[in-house]
Amino acid sequence: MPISLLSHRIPEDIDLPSVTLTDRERTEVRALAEELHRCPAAGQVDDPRWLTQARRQSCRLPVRLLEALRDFRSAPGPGGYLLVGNLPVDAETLPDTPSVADSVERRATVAASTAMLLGQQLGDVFAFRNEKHGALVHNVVPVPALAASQSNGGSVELELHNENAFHPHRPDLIGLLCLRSDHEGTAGTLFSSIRRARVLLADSDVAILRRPRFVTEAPPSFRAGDATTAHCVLNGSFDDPDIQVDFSATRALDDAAGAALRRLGAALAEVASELVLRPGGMAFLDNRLVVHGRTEFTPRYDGSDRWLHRVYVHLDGRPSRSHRIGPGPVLA
Ligand SMILES: O=C(O)CCC(=O)C(=O)O
Ligand SMILES: [Fe+2]
Repeated sequence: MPISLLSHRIPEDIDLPSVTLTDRERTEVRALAEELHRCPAAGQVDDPRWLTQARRQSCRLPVRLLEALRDFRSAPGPGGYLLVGNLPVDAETLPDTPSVADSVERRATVAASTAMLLGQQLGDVFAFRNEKHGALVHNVVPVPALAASQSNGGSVELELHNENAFHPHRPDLIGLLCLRSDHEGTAGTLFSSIRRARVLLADSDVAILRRPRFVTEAPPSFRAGDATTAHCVLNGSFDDPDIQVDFSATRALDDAAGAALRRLGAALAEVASELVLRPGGMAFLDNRLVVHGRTEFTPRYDGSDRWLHRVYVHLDGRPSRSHRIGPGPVLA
């Protein structure tokens, strides 16, 4: 039986862009992931040789999954997300959920390899040197000292944001693979697409949001961040724009811009969906179209808390070359 990916909280009239693997397809993905464990780079995800191997191996994912990933890449749809269900994650063999800050997975476990296989098929998985030690596979887990923070280690409600909104080379896509749900099974990943919110906005607000009248703070970990360069919150097409905002870190530089930003927040909240990821479920979000957040939940810090693997994807690695430390996948 496929493991349920979703709660029922997404409105039923929305046609979910999703693919749930059959058990046979799940076994095929597991075999590819296990092969990566035996690869010459001793199963180290961040080793360039392993990465090359994972990219090649990703071409052998089940065809139905390849089709869904390829479609999502070119046509992210009005919602800007893709859900994949029944990926190989085995509750029985999982170690305890980590509970320390900046936790990452550098070993090519089946779950980490699976997240990397899907990410490497979509584009180039990369990381920031100043975040999570520059590792490619992040653990999103509740951390006691961060409980009240607006960070992935928190457990209070996390406000809607583009991932690394402040950064010129923020991810094009992010992937979140669930290894373990929270105890109550209620922690929801919130997400909202500017494509759905756009119709709720007055053109006069869009015009303001397309002007560089906003600044976005970098998280404290990004010491090199630049909160002084004003930027637009909406970019590109007037009718189908890209979005760059973090509702806990973006500030308007004048009153009119502040009012437009508040109305944008209200429009995004109105069309937001909530997804309770289940083990083996992975959500990909188009970070150019979608802001995401998370509902609050109650961690116990007992080794069986909620646990996601997160990967960042660039569809084209070339534009960020000047920010890269050498030719590898880590950005300064
Ligand atoms: O916990 C979640 O569902 C998402 C948290 C988040 O914003 C992230 O990991 O980037
Ligand atoms: Fe995030």
